[in-house]
Amino acid sequence: MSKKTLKKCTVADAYLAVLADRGIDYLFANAGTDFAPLIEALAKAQTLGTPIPEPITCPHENTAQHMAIGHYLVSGRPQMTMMHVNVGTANGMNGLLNAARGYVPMLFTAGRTPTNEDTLKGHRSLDIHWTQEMYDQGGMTREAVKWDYELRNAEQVETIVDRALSIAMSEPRGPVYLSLPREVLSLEIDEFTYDSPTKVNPAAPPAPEPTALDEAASLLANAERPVMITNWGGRNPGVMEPLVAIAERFAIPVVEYRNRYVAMPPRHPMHAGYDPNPYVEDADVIVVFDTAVPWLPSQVRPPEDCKVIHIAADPMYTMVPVRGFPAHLSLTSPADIAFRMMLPVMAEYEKAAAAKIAARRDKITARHEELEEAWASKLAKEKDQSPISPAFISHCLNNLRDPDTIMVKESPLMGQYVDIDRPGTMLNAGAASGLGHGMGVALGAQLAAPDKLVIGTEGDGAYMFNVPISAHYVAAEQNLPILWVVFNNQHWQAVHRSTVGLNPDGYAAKSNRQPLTHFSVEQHYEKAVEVSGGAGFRVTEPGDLMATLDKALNVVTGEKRQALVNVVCGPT
Ligand SMILES: Cc1ncc(C[n+]2csc(CCOP(=O)(O)OP(=O)(O)O)c2C)c(N)n1
Repeated sequence: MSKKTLKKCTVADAYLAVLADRGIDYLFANAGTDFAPLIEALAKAQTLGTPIPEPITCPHENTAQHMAIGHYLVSGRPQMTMMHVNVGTANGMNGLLNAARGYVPMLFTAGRTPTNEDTLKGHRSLDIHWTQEMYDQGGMTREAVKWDYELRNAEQVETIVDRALSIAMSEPRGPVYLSLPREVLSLEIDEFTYDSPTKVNPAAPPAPEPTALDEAASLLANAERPVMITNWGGRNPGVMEPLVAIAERFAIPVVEYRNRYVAMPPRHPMHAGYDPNPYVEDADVIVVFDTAVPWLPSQVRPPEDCKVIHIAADPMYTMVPVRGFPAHLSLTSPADIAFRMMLPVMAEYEKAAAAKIAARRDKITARHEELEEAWASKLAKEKDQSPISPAFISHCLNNLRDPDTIMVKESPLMGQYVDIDRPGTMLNAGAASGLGHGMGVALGAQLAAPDKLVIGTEGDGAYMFNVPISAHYVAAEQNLPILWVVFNNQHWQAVHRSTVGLNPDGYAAKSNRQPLTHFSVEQHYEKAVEVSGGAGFRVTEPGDLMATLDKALNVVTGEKRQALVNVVCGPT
């Protein structure tokens, strides 16, 4: 254990030094007048060559927030953002909600407008320093964070940074918020000493209580018609291996319901597709892991005597006010830890259950083959269709990628056509469905994995939510040669379908063009990427798609420039 010392510094210098020491790689930021002491400290560190989180200029807060998320999803290390006082915090809220609902740890910070009107260093020097003051700036974030605080003096810097990071990284992980008053960042200190490395580490992850673990393992191993359902299980890179092992050995179907990541390779015979209903209505044991919503109660319910087991770091999903799914048994544990502990206990029952398992394996494999046939026949039917089918775009992207390619999804990309078989290669960070996440996530992922191909797929609606000029700017500035693919169906399909679902015989359902769901101007998104020196392509015919994607990929891999393919397409 050693100590490090800074002499004649400001709080801003000390704060950045501690953050760098704690392994924060980047400061994704969108600055304002509140940043003055911090910018001075960054410039000083750059001149003197002292370590700091590398500052990345993000022209919009949405880019910054989602870059922090994307980096964490690939590196496993939390990152930080900083926004301009209350207004920047407001713009960052969308990304903060996605981080919170996705259990993504991050340090979300913002300046705080000075309160001193004329004397202290950092005092008010502009009219906005009055109008940007709030009674409780952190209150805006409080529903979405695990902890929030305001830095008050020089003495607390190390304690507060360590507290913020250790809370964010303890399970269930999630974002924390820190506001930084301009006068406090400007405070001058003769000598600042801190521990290096830190003495405050995150809590070890929880593991299942032994009796509950035995009961869960016995229920699952002895079930007749079990099913496992997940939504974001694949976010945890440790899940795929033990999940596949359990599913394979015990012939248990795994449904990835509205999945944001991939926990179970879609080609695996125990992959049961994306619709839980046919399994839920018939199951005797259901394991729900990393899933707030395993099925829609308005569509299906498990049989009365079915046992439902939940596994998650927070299996009560306390962030959701109303959630009434049955929970006979809940294991408080990250799913990878629970699965690794369950497997040897389940193995004790394996022999006795062998005949049952063998019969079920044939059945589940046959059901998987039926799904594969249905997916293949949809693709065969739609591959020459114009406007281009999203199934065909997904198929072509699958042909373009290599197994390590990171696919970022904020689009109608169809998982059944993308042969993911490695953890962390499909990322959809919109856990709160706060659109505008995909481009920042792709940028953060590419920063964390500079040698991998990153393909960012966007719906046309989603693309615009990303403030794409901001994202393209960062891609160019940071040399992040991402291949962007826009599924341009000229409308908000999801909103359209929800309107028809509510009133199937209503006026909107009969209208050719529902209000508020269509884009009536032909959009040349391929031009937007050119603003930052990227290459843009537009495709309207299926026969041109693969060749155009190849051309765009050549720009990305050969010239190390971002490229965008605007694919004019139809509905899924
Ligand atoms: C910040 C935010 N605003 C609004 C919405 C509501 N919303 C959900 S889906 C959607 C349309 C997305 O359009 P697009 O990306 O083109 O995909 P499509 O639905 O056409 O597949 C909208 C506006 C949202 N999820 N997030």
